[in-house]
Amino acid sequence: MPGPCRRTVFVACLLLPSASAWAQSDPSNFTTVIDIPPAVIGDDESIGSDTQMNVSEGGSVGERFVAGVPAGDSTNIEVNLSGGSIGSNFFAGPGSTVNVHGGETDGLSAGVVRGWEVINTFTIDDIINGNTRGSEPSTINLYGGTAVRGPFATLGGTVNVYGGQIDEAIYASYGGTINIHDGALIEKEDYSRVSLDAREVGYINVTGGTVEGLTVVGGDLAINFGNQAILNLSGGSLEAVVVGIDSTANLSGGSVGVVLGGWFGSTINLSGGELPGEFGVTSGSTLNLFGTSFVVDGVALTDLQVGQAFVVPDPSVPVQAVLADGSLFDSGPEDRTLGSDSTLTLTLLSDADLPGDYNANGHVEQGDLDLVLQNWGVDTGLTGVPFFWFNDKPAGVIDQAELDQVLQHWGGVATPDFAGSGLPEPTVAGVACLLAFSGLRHRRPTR
Ligand SMILES: [Ca+2]
Ligand SMILES: [Ca+2]
Repeated sequence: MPGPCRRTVFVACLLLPSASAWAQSDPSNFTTVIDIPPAVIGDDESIGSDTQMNVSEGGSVGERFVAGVPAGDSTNIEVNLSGGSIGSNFFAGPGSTVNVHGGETDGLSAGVVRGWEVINTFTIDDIINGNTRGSEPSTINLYGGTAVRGPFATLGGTVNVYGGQIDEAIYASYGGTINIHDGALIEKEDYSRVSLDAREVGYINVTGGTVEGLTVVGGDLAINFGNQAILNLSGGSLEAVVVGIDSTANLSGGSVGVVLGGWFGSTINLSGGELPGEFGVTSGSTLNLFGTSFVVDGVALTDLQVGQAFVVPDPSVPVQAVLADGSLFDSGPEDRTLGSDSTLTLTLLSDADLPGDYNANGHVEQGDLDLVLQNWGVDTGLTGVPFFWFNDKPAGVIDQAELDQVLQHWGGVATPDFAGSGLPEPTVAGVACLLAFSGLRHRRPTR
């Protein structure tokens, strides 16, 4: 039987090319269709419901263009940009989808209301709960072309990146979401700063692609995360991540060159992926490791309870782990720093293939039901599998099928290996492998 991971990869491969092929919808789906050229749109113009606007080579739209009524009930608006340009501060409001295949935009943003106006229009609870008060969400799909200053995602807004050139920064703030699926965001030579930036409850999901040449400001490499930002990395590669105040990085796959959780209250949840470079957690921050075996200060931990976090008394001692995806983490090398004032926890996962035990704690119980309900409707092809979902990973939308797995196996317990104390076979193998790895990592440099 093929493993669920392989199935996920296979489906993702099928999905992405078809997603990239999303193009202009059939114009007959709209009451009004505007083609530019020949039409010309000046400054401070807008379009409403049931309208398609197509901007192609030689076309031009003025500044502060708005698609949809801000904080209103617009629906069925589509803007396709394949050439030409749309002027600064283009706002993709409620009910709109903007597909960028070519051309240039400046300061493009998606949301219910424009950028910083969100905080004046909605409460923090609205923002955290994604409450857009009846407005249809808006979406920007970036397949190609050039985005100068942005795109930005705020409450009710999503930016999907499949390719293209981002010349300055891509921001998620106040409940906005950025999904990076593919393509390469690469610093343009004549700009000194490109950043992937989440702040004030912004969400960034990276499932593929490459993000490189990002922000080097004041000596910090950064994918910047401000207050309460969340990064979910399940694929692709990032040059560096700096996790900001009260922010969370969930790392389950892909690759990150440098990871720094150097700000108070930041949390790094690590269950997989490659971290080949510098790694630091200091100043009141937390590192939570999720895996199948752990070695602390040279001693294999054999009595951890499956699914229960163990707090390492002194986080500055060397820790090695086989993570949930089988990759290895080692805090031993000199460029790995876990400060004595940081918090380090280890959570042993069940590696039994128990259907419905989504959090891999060896039982099918409330925790698994919560994962399903809290992520109901999530498309794992777009956002990656939710973090803390370690077993029996779903491909596609989390829905009735996943709920059925929980209900049908409710009360199920993993194989006796995990019910008893002691070290089960796979863990012994894991530790042996890990110790060999650890030895390799500490090899003297060649003279
Ligand atoms: Ca469970
Ligand atoms: Ca499903």
